[in-house]
Amino acid sequence: MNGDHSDVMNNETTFLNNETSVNGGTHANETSIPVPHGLDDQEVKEWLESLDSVLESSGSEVAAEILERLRAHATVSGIDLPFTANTPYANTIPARLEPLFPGDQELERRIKSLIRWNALAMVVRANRVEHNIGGHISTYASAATLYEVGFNHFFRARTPEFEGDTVYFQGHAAPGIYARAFLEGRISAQKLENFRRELKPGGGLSSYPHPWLMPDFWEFPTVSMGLSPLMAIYQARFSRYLENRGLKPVTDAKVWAFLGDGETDEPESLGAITLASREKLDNLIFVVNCNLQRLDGPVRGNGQIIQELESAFRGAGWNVIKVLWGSEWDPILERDTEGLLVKRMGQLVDGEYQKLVVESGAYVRQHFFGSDPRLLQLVEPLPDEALRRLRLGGHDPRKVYAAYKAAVENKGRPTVILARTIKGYGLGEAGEGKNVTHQQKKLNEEELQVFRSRFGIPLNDQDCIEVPFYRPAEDSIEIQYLRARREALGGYVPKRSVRSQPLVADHDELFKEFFEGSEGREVSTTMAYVGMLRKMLRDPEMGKLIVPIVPDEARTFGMESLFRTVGIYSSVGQRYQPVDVNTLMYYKEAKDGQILEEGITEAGSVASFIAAGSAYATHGINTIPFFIYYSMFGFQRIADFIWAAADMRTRGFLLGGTAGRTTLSGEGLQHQDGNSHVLALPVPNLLAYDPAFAYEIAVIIQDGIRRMYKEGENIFYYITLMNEPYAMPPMPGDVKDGILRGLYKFRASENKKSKLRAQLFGSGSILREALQAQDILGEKYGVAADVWSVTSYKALYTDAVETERWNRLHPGEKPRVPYVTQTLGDAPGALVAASDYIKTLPNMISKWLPRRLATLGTDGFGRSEGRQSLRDFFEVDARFITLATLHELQQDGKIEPSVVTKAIKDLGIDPEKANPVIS
Ligand SMILES: Cc1ncc(C[n+]2csc(CCOP(=O)(O)OP(=O)(O)O)c2C)c(N)n1
Ligand SMILES: [Mg+2]
Repeated sequence: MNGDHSDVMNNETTFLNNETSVNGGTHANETSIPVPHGLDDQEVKEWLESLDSVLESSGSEVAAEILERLRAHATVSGIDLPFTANTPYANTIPARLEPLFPGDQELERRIKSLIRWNALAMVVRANRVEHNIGGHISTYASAATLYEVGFNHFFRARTPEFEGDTVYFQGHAAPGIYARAFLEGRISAQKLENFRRELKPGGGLSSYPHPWLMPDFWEFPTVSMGLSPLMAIYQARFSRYLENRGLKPVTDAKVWAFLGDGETDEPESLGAITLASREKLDNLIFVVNCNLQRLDGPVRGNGQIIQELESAFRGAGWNVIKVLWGSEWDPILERDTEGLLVKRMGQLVDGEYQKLVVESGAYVRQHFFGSDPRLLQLVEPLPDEALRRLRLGGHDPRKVYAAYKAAVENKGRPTVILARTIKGYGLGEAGEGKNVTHQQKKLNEEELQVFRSRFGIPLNDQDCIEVPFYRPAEDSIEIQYLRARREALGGYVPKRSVRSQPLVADHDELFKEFFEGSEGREVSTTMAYVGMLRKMLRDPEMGKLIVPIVPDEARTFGMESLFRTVGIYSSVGQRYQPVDVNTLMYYKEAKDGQILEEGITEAGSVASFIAAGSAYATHGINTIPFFIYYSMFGFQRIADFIWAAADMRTRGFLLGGTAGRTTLSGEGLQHQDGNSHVLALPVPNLLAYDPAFAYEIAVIIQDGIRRMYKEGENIFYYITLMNEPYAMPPMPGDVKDGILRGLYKFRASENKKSKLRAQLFGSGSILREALQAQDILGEKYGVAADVWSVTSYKALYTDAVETERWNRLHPGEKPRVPYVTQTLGDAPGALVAASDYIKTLPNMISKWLPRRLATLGTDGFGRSEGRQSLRDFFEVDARFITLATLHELQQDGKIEPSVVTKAIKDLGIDPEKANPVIS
């Protein structure tokens, strides 16, 4: 083990690569450094020297204090110092403060080279077998050192004794993570061969991190960019929540999130960084791979992404560590007693830096150092080749190690490491630093040989062009070293496992009360749900596991009584006397508070939902999240997070409050949700329910807890809740099975003799309109209608398509019958469905019904209006259900058109009214 790495520089280096000067070199930045009038070099030098001597004699804290006082003195003296959250374009950790590198650097370089090769081979081979199957080489190529230093020295595995570190890998770097697992003996060559061809015999590897597809390997889906930084912040915060609530021991486990610099443009990436600093999340480390490029070109061609990120993070109160320059720069910087080099480093825009990467040493001398004769002098002793080989910080394990060590030891705030790298590092002519490099998937023979030689892969010219995977023998020093390092860190990473024990109780007693109805008392389904939540919070088994999450709408949903009873989580408790302290339901914040009151961030709230709903795997704790939000701001706004939650096998309940386009009165176009049940359809493991009554909700939640937390099913729930108060009926017999499967008969017609028959399907609050229509039809038109509650069109649809598929694949066997057909196959008369969602929802099941289905729904923009007017406008009220039924009967020749015409008049319907769909 030594910290010396002089022997490794000949192969794997290059700050500024390049073999050939492609464009013949137009300029970089030829302006010389502007100097304020009257500045005396000697004076500057003396100031800098005296700072150096303070540093040497009294240390950095004293030096910082002097500078702070100097700054204050300057301000008082009338010097207008410009505000800047930036530090110079230099490494945050100076060479003299670098710790000794604890590993065998040469061996680690060899291991890393093998991983580089296999990662590249995986992509190249896959694309040879299947043209355009895709994959990325250049992302991992730029990030290899960032990951390898982590794997060899920092990422601690989850063990029975220690919860382990949590790592979010950059999605496009997946080939490198697979290639390492291959060397570790965790992934077979066969699987590597089938990268991006998961369906091949023996299985393959998914393109990106997907826990759904590789549940023993990946923990976090990260490839939809921007989601993982935000999820990581809330993950780190949730870890503190668990500790403060006594659900897990306090540890120094870290959350690492690796992201791309281009990725930081996603608003989610930086959107919650102030939460991390406010919460003092020193368990959180971001590593931004600053290769200055994204897919199409530079991230900030005309600016400096690193400086921009530094000021954003520093401004937000993070500990920022810049890792810009490799060790080769240190002696040059040391010679630069006037600070000219650092100043020059800060002058170039990223577009120029990117160009320097692909240019020759002579070009670097002329265009970078050539801006000032004093700079040229600094590098005079160095040949051009040495200038080309000046490494960037993110490719230097010593610099990266120093940054990581400082990050894990840092106290009181989160850390971001901004590491400068080269995109496509090592690809040379095949793509290093080029704008096209992100998409590079194929290398020609010569490019492969160059890469092979550069990284010292023991393959001859001929073998090399076949791009075989290469794994040294089990007893080779590389494999032994790699295994020993992982053993020392507790095992392999990434690795996903379910670590929690199932719940045991049935909770019958808890839910029973809600099966009995409200005895005439008018309550909304939201109130009924809050009543259930209150009871669940008191349950001896699961009470402490419930995590109520709400983005600043608790009062809207009538949850404020919970503030007092279970408290709002605050990592610092409550430092003030709340203004409403004398009231029963005062705003109580507490260190062990249970409610996650997230403020106005549905994205942050869903990230908490994901952290809590996957804690059964991440932490081995069965936390049960109940995330309630304004339903229109759920799927409509944060659907991609919900998709990631599904991928991650998140368990828990999403509750769309104030749901239903016509049930939410007054709020209008932006708020009224007639979409969410349709937007919930694509999420395969999500069960979606639109219940009308308290007992339906109780049945769904009780069964959900059983399925997710007792049986361990990888499903989660979406339940819409309304704010329309009405009497909750008792459960009409044992209809639990029907509620869960999506459909049951709520009230049959009492008229058994009528020839005019109908089946009315209602959901949510609109079920009550169907009940009213049942009365009108019976009393005024002699139509005997049965009313059904459709709790889940999604469940009916899913069951039917699955049945249909089974029948198609088993033609010789007795055909199965979809649940909806079993239930309604013999149901006579007109079929009419009405819901508070767009018409496509009921239409989905029409083909499995015995006859044509008439559908009423709320397609169109909402309006600021009362419920009654809204239901009239959208044509989903009892009158329109009546009309639709009569019209169906007319089409079947059962009644005369004149009856329907008269009904329109009698019901007070304006046939020329505005069309809600397009008005
Ligand atoms: C939300 C989202 N939008 C777009 C993409 C497509 N995409 C994949 S990688 C990439 C560029 C990534 O650049 P950067 O974040 O800088 O990562 P690098 O590969 O440079 O490390 C893009 C646009 C995506 N994966 N996710
Ligand atoms: Mg990038």
